[in-house]
Amino acid sequence: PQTIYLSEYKVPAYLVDHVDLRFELFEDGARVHSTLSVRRNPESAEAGAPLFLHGDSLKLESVALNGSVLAAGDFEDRGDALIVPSVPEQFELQVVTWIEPQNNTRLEGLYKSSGMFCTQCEAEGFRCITFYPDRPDVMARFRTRIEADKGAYPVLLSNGNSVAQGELENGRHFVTWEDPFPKPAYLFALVAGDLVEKKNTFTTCSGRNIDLRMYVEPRNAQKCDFAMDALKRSMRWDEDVYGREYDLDIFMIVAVDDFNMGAMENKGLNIFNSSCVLASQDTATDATFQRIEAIVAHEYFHNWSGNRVTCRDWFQLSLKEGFTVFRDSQFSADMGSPTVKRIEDVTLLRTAQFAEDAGPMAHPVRPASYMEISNFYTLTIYEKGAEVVRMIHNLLGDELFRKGSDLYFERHDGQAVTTDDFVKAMEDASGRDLSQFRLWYEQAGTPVVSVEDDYDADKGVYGLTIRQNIPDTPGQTGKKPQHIPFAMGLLDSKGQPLPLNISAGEQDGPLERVLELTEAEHRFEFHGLAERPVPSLLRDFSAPVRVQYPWSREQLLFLMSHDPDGFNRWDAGQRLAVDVIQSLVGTPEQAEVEPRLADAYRKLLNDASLDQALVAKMLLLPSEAYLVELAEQADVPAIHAARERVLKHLAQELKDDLLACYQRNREQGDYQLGPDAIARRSLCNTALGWLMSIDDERARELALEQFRSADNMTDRLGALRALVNSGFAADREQALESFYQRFSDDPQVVELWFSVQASSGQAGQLPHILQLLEHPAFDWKNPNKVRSVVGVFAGQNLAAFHNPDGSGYQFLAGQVCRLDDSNPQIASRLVTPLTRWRKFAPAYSSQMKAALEGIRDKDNLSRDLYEVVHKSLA
Ligand code: B3K
Ligand code: ZN
Repeated sequence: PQTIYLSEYKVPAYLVDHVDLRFELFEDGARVHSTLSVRRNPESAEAGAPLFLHGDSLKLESVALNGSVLAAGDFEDRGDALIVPSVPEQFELQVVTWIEPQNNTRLEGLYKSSGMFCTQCEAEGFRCITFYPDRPDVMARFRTRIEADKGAYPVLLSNGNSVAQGELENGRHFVTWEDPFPKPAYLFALVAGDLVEKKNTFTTCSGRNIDLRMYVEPRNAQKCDFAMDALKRSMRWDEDVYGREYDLDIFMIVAVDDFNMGAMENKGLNIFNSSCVLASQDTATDATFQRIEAIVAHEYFHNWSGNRVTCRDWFQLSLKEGFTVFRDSQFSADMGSPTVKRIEDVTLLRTAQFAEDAGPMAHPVRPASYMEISNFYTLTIYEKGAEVVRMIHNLLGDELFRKGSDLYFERHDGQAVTTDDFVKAMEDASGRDLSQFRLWYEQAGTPVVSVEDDYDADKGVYGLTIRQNIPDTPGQTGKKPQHIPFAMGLLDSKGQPLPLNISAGEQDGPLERVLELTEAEHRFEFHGLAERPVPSLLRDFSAPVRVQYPWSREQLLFLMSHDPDGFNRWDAGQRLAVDVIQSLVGTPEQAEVEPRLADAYRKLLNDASLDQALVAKMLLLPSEAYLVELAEQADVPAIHAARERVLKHLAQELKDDLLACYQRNREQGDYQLGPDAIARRSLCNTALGWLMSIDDERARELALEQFRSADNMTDRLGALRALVNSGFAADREQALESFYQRFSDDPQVVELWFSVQASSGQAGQLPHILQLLEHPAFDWKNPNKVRSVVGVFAGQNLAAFHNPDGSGYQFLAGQVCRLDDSNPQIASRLVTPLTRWRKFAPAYSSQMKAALEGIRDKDNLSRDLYEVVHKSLA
């Protein structure tokens, strides 16, 4: 496969003003008639260049230029492209292609999912539908006529407004859609199916009435309300916070079962993975509800950050994704608890994005090259990209940031632009110089910020020496220092915040400062301090960096209960737990567990004055994945054992407190979905899980009772998980069986059922995983099912996956090869755990590498998998 470079970007030689599409949908295929109004791009230097249209898996039926059919010698059908060597300045091109959606297992382009036709065109799927200049800087107005059998496909949808419809012969019908906004082909969408329609309306800030519609299979009609409300909240929020009003008269959401990712922001017609939009009290957990709210908002927000202003090329992907993730996380923070949302985002970033940044696929937020763009829908583009925008927000403050985003939308409306254009708008609106800041887009790797402190008691001066260093990543060495906003404060021995006086004369300095790090090394001094303070560093995780400071356990315990920054309280608890677990790795079974850890948790459990949502988060021990990420050379079974020991020790020590916490928080009365109720359910399920880890008999009763009587999925699944992870084997079997019987006709719940087993250290050993793959509800063609068994096993059940005999690795390699033939995007995502082989102790890494080499040697590797496997072996 070829490598594509940002440095080789050229403006398109031809522009498309208008696209007229006609789809004839049949059971054995679809005929696509496309008429393009094309003109030479005046900005292109390539006068007289041939017309180049991308294509993929298309059967060409005919090409005509300005109405005359072209003879075979007048064009070249290269398979991956249609080239017409000589074309006038301006012309119409008519292309007819035949495609087979019913055989499309890649789920890119036009395909069928549970009997309906649907599309996924980002990034390069439109070329699987017809020949087209399939790049985001070619923006055109689309008109789409869909023809299909009326009985089987009563609902026919595309982007924009429906402008005509009617009956055809043989029981067929058609609908024509017109999208007034020019858009890149990746935002094109089409849906045809037998779907029920859920209607609602939204009145915009300027008083326009928008028609809101959800289309789902009839069995899902009762699972739409939450997403519909989330959509309305998102629309209002984007008006209030960003001044962005919706632009079309209709906004549609469709749910499909087979989808490679979460959802897609097609103009006016968002298509969602069923699991990211359908929910009811009975079938969705709190985490699912929150995910749905965030994704609905994310896709909606793309209407401005992505659709109205789009990307010039795919190297700029984070322009829309980083900004939109930042926007959706602001939204979720506003809808619930900002501290809890921050904790969740940082947990994901530090566990998974830091690992990516330290691995073979590390790349900058704006990559400089790729082989397959699908491989670059990464945590770095999304989550780190969002952190970069968050830092700009923090540097500029609310008001100037809003001025910057207004300028960005105004200046670039209807254009395809770059991350640099975004930063420029922020600079121009605020007057701030962000030139050094731009390195965040160019340099890969997670900066390490190390902090040393000193205290001069005579002078009352406390000093911080702060150094930054950015590790080498593939293809990038010797990096320059970046512009890092570093929020901090100081506490006295009673836990009171101290004024930060940075010169001897200053008296009432602020209680918090954002230090701007721009050099490899800085020194900051704080004056007027009568005693040595305790530093609170990188508050609210003000930059995506690793902080190194020699915290003592005393300091962490102190910060855990005194830091005024909620995020840092949680973080101090995490660091303490990490320290305790790490110190036990590889020690004998009877080694003592730091007793102050249980004391600290007891305090948390019993202090009703604390924010219970924060307490619920603080009680979650650092995950194995995070511990692995922090390790130099991970020995997973040893890490797993150490963490289990700490968990069991805590459960043993805190038995009565956990039971009391459970009783106190157990839900009384009607089910609620507010932050308080969510926190209470989380506390109960954590308490239950801990107690069940030591096979506590009272907890067993409670778990069985909760499992039987739960009136919502969070509690039912919490009890199931506790039973599955306990030593009560008979209860586990029974609970799994009855759960499945009850929900076997609900794919979203069956996915939860699979993943509870696949993630369980008790139940999820390889032989059982193999059985799950044989289960009648498992389906290789459905990405959600594959992820909930294979993905969860390799990504979350670390001790089982890293079985010293290598069986987990061989298993994953086998599944990846099998999937590569049907769905390369899924295969290439699934292989990720193996690509991190260098991270593990030698006995493991050699076997992981061997498994990867096995994949490398497979015949017909897809470009997706080729890139990932070769880069990780390089
Ligand atoms: N933009 C889509 C992702 C498309 C992924 C293509 N492989 C969803 C989103 O980020 O909103
Ligand atoms: Zn997105």
